[in-house]
Amino acid sequence: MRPRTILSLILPFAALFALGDASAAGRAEPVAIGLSFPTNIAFAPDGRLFFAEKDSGDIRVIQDGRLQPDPFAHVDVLSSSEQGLLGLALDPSFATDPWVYVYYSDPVATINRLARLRADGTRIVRQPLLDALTTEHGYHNGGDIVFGADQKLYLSLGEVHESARAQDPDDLGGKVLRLNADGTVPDDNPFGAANPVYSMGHRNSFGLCIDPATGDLWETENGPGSDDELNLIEPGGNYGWPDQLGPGGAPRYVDPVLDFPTPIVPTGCAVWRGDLYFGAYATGLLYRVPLPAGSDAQAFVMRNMGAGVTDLEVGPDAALYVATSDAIWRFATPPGEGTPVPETVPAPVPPSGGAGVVIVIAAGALLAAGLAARLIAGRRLRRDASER
Ligand SMILES: [Ca+2]
Ligand SMILES: [Ca+2]
Repeated sequence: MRPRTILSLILPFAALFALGDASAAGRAEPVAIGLSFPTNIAFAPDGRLFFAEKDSGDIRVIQDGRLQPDPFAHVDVLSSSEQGLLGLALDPSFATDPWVYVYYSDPVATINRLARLRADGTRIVRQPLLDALTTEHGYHNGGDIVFGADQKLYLSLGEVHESARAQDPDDLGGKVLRLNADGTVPDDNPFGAANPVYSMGHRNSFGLCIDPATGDLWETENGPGSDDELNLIEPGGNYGWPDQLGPGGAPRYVDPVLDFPTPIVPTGCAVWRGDLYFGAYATGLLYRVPLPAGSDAQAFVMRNMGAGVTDLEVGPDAALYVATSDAIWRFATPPGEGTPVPETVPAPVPPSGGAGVVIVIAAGALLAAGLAARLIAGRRLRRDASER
């Protein structure tokens, strides 16, 4: 058993740290604080909250409001930069088929792997599902997993810092994949029955989520020092990277629904109460996008979470859960209407090479200085006919 942090031992006192004003409406209630970089959260039907620890490779459980001392399971991981235990999802039939799906950076093979685990008594059974790409560059490994309304597994894969992969439909890099729960390829996939690729032209994504009302698949995507995106994923769609950044309007690419010229490092998303919510690692902000999001789509800043946001999930109690790099918070009700993100700002100077490192370092500095909220800005996507 790993030693627990001091803070995780004092959860009953965590209410002292509630974010925002003290009124109950829209307040962020602490679920667990002092955590070690939860990258993804997922709920079992019985209310247990599972989360993945990026650097330890532990899958932890919060049950009845208490962080369980022993992990549910563990996978060995490479833990530097954007490697680690990156993705987590539970089987849609978890009550009868309790598989836990993980996507992680394997330290022996130095590739990213998709696997599923289940408890068999005190033993953990592990089934490998997919061997993805090398981890050698350390960045753009992607890693979010979500099950669609069609019960298929969707997995985001970055282009592992080899951008040409994203435009090759026969390469796994820079793709959203669609798989059966057992890892096989569905026979109605858009690029053919043997091809797991569902959409292409992605750079790196930390966020996939489903609108339970429509079945829409949403994706957040990180740009190269500019043009972070919110995308509505279409089967067979090409989202442009590396040939088109943001809303280029070329007919062969799908433009983003929202484009953020200044890096925010968007991460996890969830559709809650009819709106799309997503978080950002660089700004620590929680955003809301009213749905349906058409040509007048707009983002609203809802709350500064005080640390980089990693994932969002709607719980079985219909509350919104927000994971950050050190905590998990719960919103029983939305925190107001939010503040509109400014429509236009000067485009930043893109960092040269190693954008991921620059962004992560910049994010830490910004958050420490408390400047994040003032520096965040996005713009609404303009889609007039002349751009098409
Ligand atoms: Ca997620
Ligand atoms: Ca794009």
